[in-house]
Amino acid sequence: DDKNTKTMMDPKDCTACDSTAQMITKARKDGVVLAFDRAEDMKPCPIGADSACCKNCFMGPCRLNARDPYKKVGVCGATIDTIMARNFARAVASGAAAHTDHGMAMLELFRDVVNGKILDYEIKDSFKLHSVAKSLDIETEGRSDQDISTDLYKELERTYTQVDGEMPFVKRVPKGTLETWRKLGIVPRGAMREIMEMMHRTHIGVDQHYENITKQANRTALSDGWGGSMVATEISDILFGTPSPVEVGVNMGVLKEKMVNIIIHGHEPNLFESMVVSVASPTLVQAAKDAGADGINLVGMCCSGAEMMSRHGIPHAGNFSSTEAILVTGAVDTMAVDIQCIKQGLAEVAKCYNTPLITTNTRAHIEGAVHIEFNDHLPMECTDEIVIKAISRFKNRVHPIEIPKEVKTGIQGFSHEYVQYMLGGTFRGGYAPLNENIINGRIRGVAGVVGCTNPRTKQDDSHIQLVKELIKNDVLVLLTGCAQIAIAKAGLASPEAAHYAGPGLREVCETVGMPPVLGLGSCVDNSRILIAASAMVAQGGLGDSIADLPVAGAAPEYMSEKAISIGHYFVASGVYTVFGVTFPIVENTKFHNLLFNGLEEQGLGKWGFDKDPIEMARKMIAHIDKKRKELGIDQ
Ligand code: SF4
Ligand code: MSK
Repeated sequence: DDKNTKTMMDPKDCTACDSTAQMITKARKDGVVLAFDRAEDMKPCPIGADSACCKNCFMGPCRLNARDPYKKVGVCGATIDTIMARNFARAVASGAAAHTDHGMAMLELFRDVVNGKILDYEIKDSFKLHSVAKSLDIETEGRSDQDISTDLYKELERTYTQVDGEMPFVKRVPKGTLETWRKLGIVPRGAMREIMEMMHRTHIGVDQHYENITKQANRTALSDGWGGSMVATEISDILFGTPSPVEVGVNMGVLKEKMVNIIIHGHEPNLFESMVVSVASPTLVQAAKDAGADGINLVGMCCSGAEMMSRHGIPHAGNFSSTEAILVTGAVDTMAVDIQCIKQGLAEVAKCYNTPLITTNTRAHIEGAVHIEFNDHLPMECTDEIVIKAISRFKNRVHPIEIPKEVKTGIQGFSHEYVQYMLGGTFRGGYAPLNENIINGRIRGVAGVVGCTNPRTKQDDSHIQLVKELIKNDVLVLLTGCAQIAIAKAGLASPEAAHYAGPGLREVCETVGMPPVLGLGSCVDNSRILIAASAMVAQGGLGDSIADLPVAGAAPEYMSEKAISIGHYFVASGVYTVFGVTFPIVENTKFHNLLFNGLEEQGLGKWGFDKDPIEMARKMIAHIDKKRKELGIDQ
């Protein structure tokens, strides 16, 4: 309508992804509104953007003035620091809850596979089962997988239910880091307890000291990184296989005009794993052929896509900001979704192109979508039905098809085990190759670049600029989630991209035959970065805590509360973590100073913020150099 046409940005300014730009143009021609245009139309509330408002009780909402933050307090007397700390802590709690609930679902699946109640899945990676069990001091010698799994389930259940003591995976935390946590009283007990206590403490009239609120936010975030997320990653590897390098095509060009195209978008791998089985069913393949198709084409989007791409080499069609845009191709015969990052706007766009949008998870229905419940005990009932719906839509395609041509091929699937195998072990009786190369300066440091895309900033652009700048300066980059897809689309995930790297990193890449960026999977797989960082500490020569390492993290285009939780568990684990787009905080306040300086003084990491990706890279490199100097490996 007129209101939308007035504010329209050039598609090339909305995204660095040519396929998505092409679909934005087509959508506008078709009269279909996407999130990019809605973002233009929806100006953020400036008070909310600074986190200077509170609606934690009904004496409010109370709005403070970000320009003069100490002039006013809320009706209850809450100061700007209390209000911002509470808002931030609640975002951490929500993000941690999302990862924790996902991890718990995986653990329940594992339990029922082990006790024989679920027959459609099995333990695919017995080696991983043994290594996870050993890391938790569970006896493995001479025992059956069944017995080890039963003990592992019981042990990992404590991640969620324990009310006192330390979470199981705390055993993996480097000594120096753990000592700091113990001293500060922030070792996570159980995720449910931490999240519950966080919600309690941020209720009106409870915790009204920003430092104490932040202390519980640290603990809650750590219960995500070293708890819910880590359980999700490790159990998914045990059930479905640990990723190892695989060549994959990424971008909308993976859709095939003459095939039945099915997209899976969300976060839990079990739906997608069963889809792989359904689309290979001879009966359903025949049904697709009978409908005039060459076959069935299953592709992923967002994080379950990133996970399946990493684990099985399944093509990936795009990240968060492309999920509506891809429907505009007219070529998507069904999109099935489960949980997290699924825009409600998909329902309307799907309707415009006659594409069934199918919700599958009991926790996530969408008005206007078809709901076909996915049941772990009878998974094929749901996934076969999804395929049947897609075949029927293919037969009755009414819209012209326009599939962007772009596909970039690269190497994905670098689990922490593979990174360890490739760059670990011992090297000429000294340190592991990664540590050795950091110490000798070929690799300056390691950066995690993670997180979403956000229509408030040009899609993929900051990811690409940041990563190019980091590798140019010999910083090895680890990627997850939508960041990994942005970088893959830009062609940086192939070994040939080593020519973008500085001379030291290039030499390492060429010797090992690896790209200068290593994609580790979905957003729960950020836990792999924590494990890789712990391995770096364990292998020696780089200090005794994660805070000592020459590493930094960034989420230049984040948008979700999960990203806040991830950022905060990296900070609480000792990593300098820089976010882009926006940061929910008022500068020159006590709470700002705590997040951006004070936490580091306590022995943890610290937050950073910059909208400019090159400036962000500069800050990360300066931090890496500072750590190198402190370690005495500066040269
Ligand atoms: Fe206002 Fe305090 Fe209620 Fe928040 S908790 S809405 S600051 S009165
Ligand atoms: S999907 S949390 S947009 S990374 Fe994990 Fe992507 Fe961010 Fe969702």
